Amino acid sequence: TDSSRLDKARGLLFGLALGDCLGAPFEGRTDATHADIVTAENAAGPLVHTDDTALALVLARHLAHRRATRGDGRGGYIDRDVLAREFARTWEAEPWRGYGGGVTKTFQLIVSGTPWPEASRAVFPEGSFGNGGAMRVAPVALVGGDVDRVVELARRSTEVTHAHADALHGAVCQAVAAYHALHLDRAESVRARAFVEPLREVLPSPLWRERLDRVVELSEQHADPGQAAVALGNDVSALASVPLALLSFLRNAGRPEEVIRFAILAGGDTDTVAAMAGALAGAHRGFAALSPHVVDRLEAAGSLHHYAGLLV
Ligand code: 8NA
Ligand code: MG
Ligand code: MG
Ligand code: MG
Repeated sequence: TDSSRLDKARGLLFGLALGDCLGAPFEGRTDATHADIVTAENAAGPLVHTDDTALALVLARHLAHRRATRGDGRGGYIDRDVLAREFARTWEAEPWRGYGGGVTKTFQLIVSGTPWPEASRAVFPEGSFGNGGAMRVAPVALVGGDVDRVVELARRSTEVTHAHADALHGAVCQAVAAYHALHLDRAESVRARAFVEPLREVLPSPLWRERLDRVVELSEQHADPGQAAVALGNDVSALASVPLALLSFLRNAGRPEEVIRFAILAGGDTDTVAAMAGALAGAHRGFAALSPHVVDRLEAAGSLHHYAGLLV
């Protein structure tokens, strides 16, 4: 129904922002406990987001605007030259939101007029393998009408800053996972092996397929967050963060708060792993499954509601 689709679209965007905001204070820490995270959830005052939410909102706005002006229905559309400048101007307006060092240089070049194909290879000739494409990609799952289109939109939205094959694979993995989470019935339980199989199909890389197989094994072995981080990695690279986010979702599917807590307890790049895991959990279970006390405190709550409504 329309109300269920809107609830899931809201869940995807709010889950992303929730993971980012709750994860940000724990970045790089290895001593965080479940109780520390619950304390942060229950605190008063606004929840401040970082680059993950800021750029996901830029992508959501881009997709909503193209849909309105091009009338492209469920297909979705990205103008990479425009999107690159929109990302870069958002960085320029608020450079303090925790951006990576490589992408900062890329944004500086784009702001000063360098075309994105050049700017995205200026720091690392093969491009950045950071998780910056994957962290912001989930909104494409709302407009891509089928898996092929979602894959294309994921690549187009990522390559304006992240040209490395692993950054692109990570964004495709996260976007297609979000698409399948949106299209699962929210009452349906998630089985790791069945959920991961279609992700293997869109990732023609032995390295990524091996990581996805590890995710299924770790899920079936009920790995804890520490074991997950050791086995899959938890750093700012796409390859060592997107699989961990997927496992965080699969280990606790049905309970978005626990999905986010698992991602944070795994340590490392906590805001980004929790943002990616939160987007999947929110897309599966919907906005109504998120804690009202926490979502109401999100700094970007108004924008998140606005774009969910436009992209549903
Ligand atoms: P990015 O493109 O700057 O990549 C992140 C980092 O990965 C770079 O600064 C490099 O150190 C390294 N890197 C990437 N590609 C290469 C390469 N080809 N060769 C050698 N080194 C490379 O940033 P991003 O947009 O991908 O964002 C990644 C993360 O940075 C996100 O988690 C975001 O939230 C942010 N961030 C992370 C931390 C943290 O310590 N976990 C802290 C603040 C901000
Ligand atoms: Mg961040
Ligand atoms: Mg463009
Ligand atoms: Mg991060």
